[in-house]
Amino acid sequence: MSPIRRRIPASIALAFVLGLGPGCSKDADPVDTQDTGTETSTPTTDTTDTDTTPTTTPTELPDPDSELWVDNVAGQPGATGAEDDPFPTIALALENLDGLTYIYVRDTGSSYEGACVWDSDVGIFGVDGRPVIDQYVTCDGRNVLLFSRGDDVRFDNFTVDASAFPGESVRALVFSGLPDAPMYRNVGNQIHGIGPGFGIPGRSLISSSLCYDCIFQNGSSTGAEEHGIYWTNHQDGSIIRNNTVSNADGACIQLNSDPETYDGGVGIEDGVMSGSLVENNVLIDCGTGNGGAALNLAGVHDSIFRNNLIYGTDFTGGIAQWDDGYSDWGDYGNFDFGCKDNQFLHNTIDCRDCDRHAMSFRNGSTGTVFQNNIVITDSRDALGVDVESDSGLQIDYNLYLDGTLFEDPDEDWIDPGEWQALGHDANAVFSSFDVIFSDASAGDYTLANGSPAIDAGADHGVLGDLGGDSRPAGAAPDIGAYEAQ
Ligand SMILES: [Ca+2]
Ligand SMILES: [Ca+2]
Repeated sequence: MSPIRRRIPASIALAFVLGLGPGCSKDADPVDTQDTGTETSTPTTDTTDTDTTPTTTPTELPDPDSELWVDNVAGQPGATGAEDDPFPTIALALENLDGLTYIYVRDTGSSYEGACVWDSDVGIFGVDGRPVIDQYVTCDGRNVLLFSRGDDVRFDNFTVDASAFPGESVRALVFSGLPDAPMYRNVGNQIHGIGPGFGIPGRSLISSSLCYDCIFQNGSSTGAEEHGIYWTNHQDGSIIRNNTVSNADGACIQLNSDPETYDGGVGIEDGVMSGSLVENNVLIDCGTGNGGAALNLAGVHDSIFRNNLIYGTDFTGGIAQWDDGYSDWGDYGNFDFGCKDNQFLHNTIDCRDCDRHAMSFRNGSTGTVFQNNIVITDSRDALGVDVESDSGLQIDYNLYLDGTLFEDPDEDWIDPGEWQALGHDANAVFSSFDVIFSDASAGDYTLANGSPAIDAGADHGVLGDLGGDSRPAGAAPDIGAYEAQ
């Protein structure tokens, strides 16, 4: 390692973390977890990307200062790390960083040991396929497959398989900042985490703590012992997009600030997570063991949730806004740390089998915009708002089943007419189930021909849909995660 670490300019660093990696483009179909990866070369400018829903502009990766190669079949311990003289392990490459360093890990068909990344300005890319990491390391006392505590660290194109370690709290990927040393601009791109499945209490499979402007995209998480993707501890500027999360014991995605560690406003532990973007994720079979809504939000502010699809959840609920237990349910408490001023646009929530609300806004979760969503419920109520959250709501242009029940602030169940009399959903659509989707029983939630969701939404400037097609098409935006073309 060079004695003086070179800091890349902020603009380059931003490009580094926001840029799409090798092969990351429209081929990263969010519902395709079987992508075997065909990337065979070093990162290059991706000119094919047509992401239509950016709040950030994908750009090319900057040229690295140095490049190192890892090959666990051909590599030798005394290697230089050159392409024709690779290291045998990722750990050896990490001992030889020099400026912004890209480490290319060859998929040899033989799996790798994980890595703790303590330095900044590191990209680790799986190449020649998608290498598997399934031997854990211990970083800062935690058993993990990929771990970072640096800034501008990128993990790209790996399968991280912790399925052989039930009950051992082995996590697939951890971005781990500290209160006195938060971290910035990490990226997990095309990272596919596999856990041992539900039933044994454990740890979240993909997690991030005090990592600001950090991204998890184009990947998957399945079989988490706790949450599938868990972003926590006051971090801001998170992006979670284009992922499939399934079979999580807890929430599929949980954004959970931590008011219990509120620092009184003197430091970064401000009790809330702000400025997140969660889009184009597919969440299936969430809350299978420990509960937690499919998309579970505590202390989240000023964030956008759009084009997400939720189905198959039968123990818990769809989307919950609350405050991590900092105030009591519906009667008293400190509501400063509830969810506030979040937008939920164009989500599809099939909660026919849910055991709780499809949507609940609790504990001072005010200022919510909830529009253009399809919310399907059966015996439970679709949407509940407690009295502390009944301020600044903009709930409209959603699609529900005929006869859907709602919950009023007094926690009484009411019918659609009574719900609308409260000022909500004046332009809602009510429909029978069978005419909405192409084939929900097969997980196809695109809109059926003639679906009542078509052209029935309001324009919120969402320019793409979950399938990567443009929005709006036709006369107006459609309701739900997919736009009929
Ligand atoms: Ca914060
Ligand atoms: Ca339309």
